[in-house]
Amino acid sequence: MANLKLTYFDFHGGRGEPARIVLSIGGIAFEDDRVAFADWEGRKEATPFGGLPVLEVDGKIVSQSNAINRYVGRLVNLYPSDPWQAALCDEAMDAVEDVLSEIVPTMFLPEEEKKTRREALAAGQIPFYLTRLEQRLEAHGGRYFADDRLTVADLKVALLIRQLKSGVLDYVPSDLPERVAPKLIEHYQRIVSEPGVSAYYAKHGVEV
Ligand SMILES: N[C@@H](CCC(=O)N[C@@H](CS)C(=O)NCC(=O)O)C(=O)O
Repeated sequence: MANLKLTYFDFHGGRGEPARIVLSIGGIAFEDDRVAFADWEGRKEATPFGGLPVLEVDGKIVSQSNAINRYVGRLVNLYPSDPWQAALCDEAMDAVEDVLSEIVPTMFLPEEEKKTRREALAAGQIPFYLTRLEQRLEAHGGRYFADDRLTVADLKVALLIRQLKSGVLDYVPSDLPERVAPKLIEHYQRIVSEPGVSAYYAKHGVEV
């Protein structure tokens, strides 16, 4: 087995967390390199596109969260082998990327601008993507986003829901997912109850 090192920020969530969970579910040992925000500026330049996560495989690196998710998903059979099901899995992951690319930049805005931008997102793009994700979930049977089983897409969507409902995003109401896409809350609960996922969070002492 290759030597793996996954580098991401030191918190439970975000773009790096699905790969951590996937590797843990597959029982694949990896170096869990957690970057403190204070150390980030010194490490940014060494990443391919100036962002995390980055996965190192036997000394070679790859970035972009969904590329990493597909790679680790294939290693542990949490990514579909059927091309159509794989496309559905990608669709959900890329939709989450669309929303994250709106939300993440607000973290670095001055407070007033952050408030304005997040209130706009909470009224527009976030409910839009949540309702459309819910529709896609329903279209595929209502339990999983692809392949009628747990895939890395379910983890990526569930982690978005976890972030939104946790209330960590000031000016985005924590009950927004429940109000606009209740089936995604049920999906979230289903995914965090999966044995491998609940074991991961229990091991790290994280409440879900
Ligand atoms: N498209 C990239 C985005 C990477 C990205 O922007 N990651 C954020 C953390 S979630 C980051 O590194 N932010 C720090 C920075 O941009 O300096 C991906 O999917 O991995």
